[in-house]
Parts: sequence; structure tokens; C-alpha cells
Amino acid sequence: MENVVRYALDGSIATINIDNPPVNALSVAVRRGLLDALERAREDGCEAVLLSCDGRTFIAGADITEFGKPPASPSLPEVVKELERFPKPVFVALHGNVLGGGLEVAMAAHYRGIVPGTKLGLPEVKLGLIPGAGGTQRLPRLVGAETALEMMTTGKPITAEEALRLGLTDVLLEGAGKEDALRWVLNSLGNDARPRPTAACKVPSQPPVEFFDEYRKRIAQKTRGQIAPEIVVELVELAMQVPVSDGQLVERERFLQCRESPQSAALRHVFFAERATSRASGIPADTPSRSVDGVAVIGAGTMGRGIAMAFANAGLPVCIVESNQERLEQGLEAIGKSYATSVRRGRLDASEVASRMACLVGTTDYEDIADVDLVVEAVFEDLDVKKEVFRKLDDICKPGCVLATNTSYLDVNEIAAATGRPENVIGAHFFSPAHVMKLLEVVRGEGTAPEVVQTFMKLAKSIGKLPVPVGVCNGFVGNRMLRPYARQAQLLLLEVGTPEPIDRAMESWGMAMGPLAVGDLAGLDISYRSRLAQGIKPHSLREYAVADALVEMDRLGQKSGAGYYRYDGYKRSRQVDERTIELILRVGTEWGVPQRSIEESELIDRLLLALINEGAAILRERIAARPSDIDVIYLNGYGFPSWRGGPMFQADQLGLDLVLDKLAHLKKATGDTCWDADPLLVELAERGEALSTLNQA
Ligand code: 3H9
Repeated sequence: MENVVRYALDGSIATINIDNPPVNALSVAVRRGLLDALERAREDGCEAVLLSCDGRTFIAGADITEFGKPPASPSLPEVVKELERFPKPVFVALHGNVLGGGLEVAMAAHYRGIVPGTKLGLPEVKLGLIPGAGGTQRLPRLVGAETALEMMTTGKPITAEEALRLGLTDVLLEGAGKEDALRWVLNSLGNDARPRPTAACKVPSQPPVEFFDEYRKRIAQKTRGQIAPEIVVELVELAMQVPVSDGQLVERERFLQCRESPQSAALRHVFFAERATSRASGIPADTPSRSVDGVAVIGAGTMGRGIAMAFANAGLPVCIVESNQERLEQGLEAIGKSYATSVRRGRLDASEVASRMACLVGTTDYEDIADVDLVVEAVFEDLDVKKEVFRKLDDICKPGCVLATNTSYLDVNEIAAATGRPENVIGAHFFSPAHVMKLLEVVRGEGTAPEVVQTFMKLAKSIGKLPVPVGVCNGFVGNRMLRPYARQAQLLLLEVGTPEPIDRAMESWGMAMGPLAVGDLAGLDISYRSRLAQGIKPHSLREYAVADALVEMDRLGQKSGAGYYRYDGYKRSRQVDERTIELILRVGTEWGVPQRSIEESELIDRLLLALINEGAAILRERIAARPSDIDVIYLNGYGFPSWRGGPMFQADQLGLDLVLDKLAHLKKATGDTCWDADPLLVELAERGEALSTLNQA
């Protein structure tokens, strides 16, 4: 037996212990070990089996790293079957995270004890999968169809208390120690515990016939484009009609279908990509970091407030600095209102809000922040204004204080140069609303010390953010890629004559919102001003001529009730607007762009390739360390569908040869230099390599 599974006989109880750090995943060695252990327990003539795990958690699921490889025997369904039909009662002691295959193992056991604080769930849909070891058939038998559907289509875990209430687990164990579990097993044997296979349970109550179709409709919008949630519904419906053994045959087929799907490959890529980003490339893991016990945020505008709340939510004391008392009070009041809304919506209780508010103080005097360990500047997005703030911070802050600038595109090196300590200056591109959005681009300036990057990355993770290290350039990764994407959308707008087909194409492909609708949401004046700042005169470029005219007509997007679309009523649903259509036609005529109908596939190609080509340039310039970092940014900050894996993953799925063919074709058709393939793509394709080879960087 491999040493990831230990077997011992404790009196008449066979104890099986899994020890496979970090999360006791069900690798092939664990599966083999479990079967061997059950065999020994049978030979030893034990009275009962107790299965538990060492370390911080029970089994957190199948070993995800095995999914791309050839299957190895025994399969998890085989192990689960042996466990369930074991002739003596099988007990499991659950702690930590009981997820995926881990919960399936637990459900095949006969008795489930749980330690307070444990989380249980079937998160397979988040990996583009369905539970593949009987979960779709056993869970409805234990908790009913509706709860089972809820758990499996969302993938959200439930608490130990909920599991007990639902009957998914039997008893609350006093502790995670072996003695607690053994005491429970002996007590249960004393009470005549017998094998109790879940497969023999009836489904609690049959829902009405129309229930499943209604459920499908209910989740359609949220699960748009994904195949796994729909299959879950099909299998739970099946569980109502057939024995577990029959249901599991169909489940296995569907599981394999999902496992081989591009969606699952994409979501598995995302799982590992999100974990890899936090390892700042080029910075040794043993780089020391500084402790951060107090933070200051400069500016109580939308971003400053959100950033301050993000720290306060994690219990860090924050001092907000504003230029005058009135603004400061307005800022603090807005924070109070935001928390009050969370209480009203049941997301927080009053005591939680009180402790968060207690973390926040305000001042108009910079001297008050002389002793903080970190300052995040979040003033107006203007280089001169920011440099002025950094000069002040340089004068006042203690040595070793980390000075971060929250900017979405400005030059962090220039801001750092305004101080005498560029090694302590770092960029922090928070996404709005900053207390909600997890993504954070951590911008390493030329002079930023590794220790400062390490400190900021660690701190960001500790407050629940998903920090991605990036280098300095205009717009960093996310906003820099957005530029050619938005430009392409506007060029297409002139050709198509109306925004609707462009947005619809990207939305049906999976984007949360089409590019023109995003422009309306962000406010067309923002990009107008940004163009002015870059020295681009209004109406000087064909691609921005419609957007320029809209801003001059005071059609700024959603906030003014009209932009590319018209937004009517309370719900602000978007409507195609004749005035925009006329404007597009007029501008197109002026610039000599004939209108034509464009296939959806061409619309998608052009927009996606614009992202891919710029992403490649970003990699070549080492602004991002890995293609997967770019994917993480797009998935978490720009509404890219996670089941598509991100723009760089998409490039590999298409194949770099095809990407180059498409770029060459577009160059020929349009003559636009934006379609010159980035040299990195050419080089990789020549070597027959994919972008993913750079993920090992
Ligand atoms: C399944 O079970 C299918 C079955 O129904 C059917 C089969 C037939 N495998 O997240 P962390 C690694 S599908 C391999 O940072 P945390 C992870 O990459 C599976 N590796 O820790 C990381 O490695 P590194 C259903 C795994 O404390 C390290 O462990 N289960 C797996 O923040 C620590 O992870 C799931 O989807 C795995 N299953 O969170 C659960 N899980 O240090 C997936 C983790 O090298 N896991 N790793 O970067 C999780 O949700 C979280 O890891 C967990 C711990 C909540 C458990």
C-alpha cells in the first residue's frame, strides 16, 4: 500500500487514514490505497471502518492535475462502490473542505460525522465538470432534488450546520482528533449501527413534473453558454426515476464527455492560473516582506472609499486623508451608506458593520499618517496631481513605508521619481468597486524593491484580493489590451452601421457585455478625455469619430441616458437609437467606409484577435510574466467568460498557426497595420510551440 493511505486495526475498528497534502486529493495512489485498505479491513474481520484524513482538510476532491492525462485504474466510481457495499458499517470523520470526489466518498460511506467549521460541496461545475462518482445520484437521495440542484449547479459549499440540518451528515463531532471520531464509532456500534448504503435510500419527495423545466429556465441566464449545469439538471431528473447503479452509468458517460470538453480544459486552466499569479515572477519565494499594521488611503472619492473598505473589511486600521473636512465627511458618510445597504440586503449584520467602521478614521492633515506602514494614493487620475501627493508623502511618511499609487494607466516610474525613495513605490490598479472586485494589478516600477512587491502581494492576498504582478506601460495589461479591442469595435461599428450585432455577437460568445455596451457603461467621456490626454484630437481618427461626436452631443453613455444606445426607464434597458444609426451612417460616408453585413464569426474573430495580438506584445515586452496572468486579468476584470479560459488560452485553443493565418487574412483585407502579427506569435509558431509553454516562466 502506498504511504498516502495508512491502515491500522484499532481493536475491532479498521482505521483508514489519508495523508496526501496539501488537500488530500484523490490521486491514483490514494484510490489504490483506499481499495487495498478496504481489502485488508475485510480480511481482518473488522467490526467497522473509520475513514479520516490528516492535515488541514478531508478530501477536497479528485486530483485535478490528473484530468488531462490518460485515466489510471482504479477509477473513483469503483472505489466509491466498494466503500458503499462494504459489509460492515463505514464511518467518515469530516473536517476542513469536503469537496467534489471527497463529498462523493463521504456520501458512499454509511455514517458521516462532521467537525464544526467544515465546508461541504460539489464544485465540479466550476471546473466544467459534473460530479462523476455518484454525486448526482446520491445527493438528491440525501437532501432532496432542489437542494441538490442548487449545490451542484452553483458549486457553492454549505456549512456543517446546514449539512446537519439537511441530513447530509449525521452528527457533530467535538473535535478533529482521532479519539473523538473513535468514540463516536464505538457509541454508534453500541447502538447497533449497521451498513446503511445511500443508494438504498429513496429520493425524499418527488417534485412536480414541471419542476425541472422551470429550474432549467431559472438558471439559464446565470449559466449561459456552459454545458455542465444543464447536464446536472438532466442527471438529477434521472435520479428521481432510476436506481443509483443505472443513474451512475449515465453519469459516468456525461462526466467523461465534460472532462474531454474545451470548457473543462479552460476552467481547469483558470483554476491553476489563478493560483499561479500570486507567485510574483522573478521574485524568490523567500524574499522577506514587511509587516503592515496600519494603512492610509489618500482620497475619499469612489476608488479611495472602496480601497479603504477593502482594508477595513479585513480588519486593518485605515486612515482616510482628504483635502478638506467637507469632502472627508462626504466620503465617510458614503461608506456608512454602502455598509447600511449591505445590512439591508442581509449580507452583513450590524455588529460586523460596527467593527468595520471602527477600523476607519479620517483626517485632513498628512502629518497624522506619518507612522503608517502603507499608503494607497487614490486621488484624481492626473500625473501632476499624483506626483504632488507623492512629494508630500515622501516628506512625511516614515522610512520603509510602502507608497502605492492606485492608477489604471499612468506611469508609475514617473510617480516614483517624484520621491526620494522609488524602491518603496508600487502601482496598485484596483478595479471598481474596489471593496468587491478581487482583481488587482500590482505594478512593479523599474526601481520597486522585490521586498516591496512581496509585501504588497502578501497584503493583497490577505485581504482577499487576486493580485497579478504586471510591469509599467500605458494601461498595464488589462486597459492596454482594451484599447485595440475597443478600437476594433468602433471600426466594425462604421461597417455594420449599428452597435447591436457587435455586442450581441460577443455576448452570445460569452462576454458579460459587448464592447460598445461596455463603453456606454464606463462613460464615453472617459475615453474621450483619455484620447485628449494622449494628444489625439477629436475627429482626427476614423475609429473614434462616432464616439467623439456622441460625446459632443452630450450622449455620454448610460449616465446621460444615451450613448451608442438609448437607455429608457428605471431598468435602463438598452435600445437601438435611430439618432446613433444616422450618425454612424454620416460619419461612415465622410470617412468613405461602406456599410456591409458581417458574419458573427468575423465580428468575434476581429475582436478576439485584437486582444490576442496585443496580449502577445505585452508578453514579449515582459509587462506580464505569463500568458495565464493575462487570462486571469481578463476573466476577473473584463467580463471574459471563465469557460473560455481567457484570451491567451483561446489563442492556444485555436492554434497559433490558425491565429497567424487569420491575422494575415485580416491584414490583406484591411491593410491595417494592427494586424501585423506580433513577433512572439510568429516565433512560437515557428518552433511549433503554444503560448502555454511560457506559463512555466
Ligand atoms: C472532482 O472531484 C471530480 C469528481 O466528482 C469525479 C471524479 C471521477 N487537485 O486553493 P489552494 C492544490 S473535481 C489537485 O491555494 P486553499 C492547488 O493547486 C474536484 N490540486 O488552497 C494548490 O497548489 P499550489 C472538485 C489541488 O486553502 C494547493 O492545492 N474539487 C486540488 O486556498 C492549495 O490550494 C474542487 O474543485 C485538487 N482537487 O483552498 C476543489 N485542490 O500550492 C478545488 C487544490 O501548488 N480546491 N489543489 O498552488 C479548492 O477549492 C481549494 O484548493 C480548497 C483549499 C478550498 C480545497
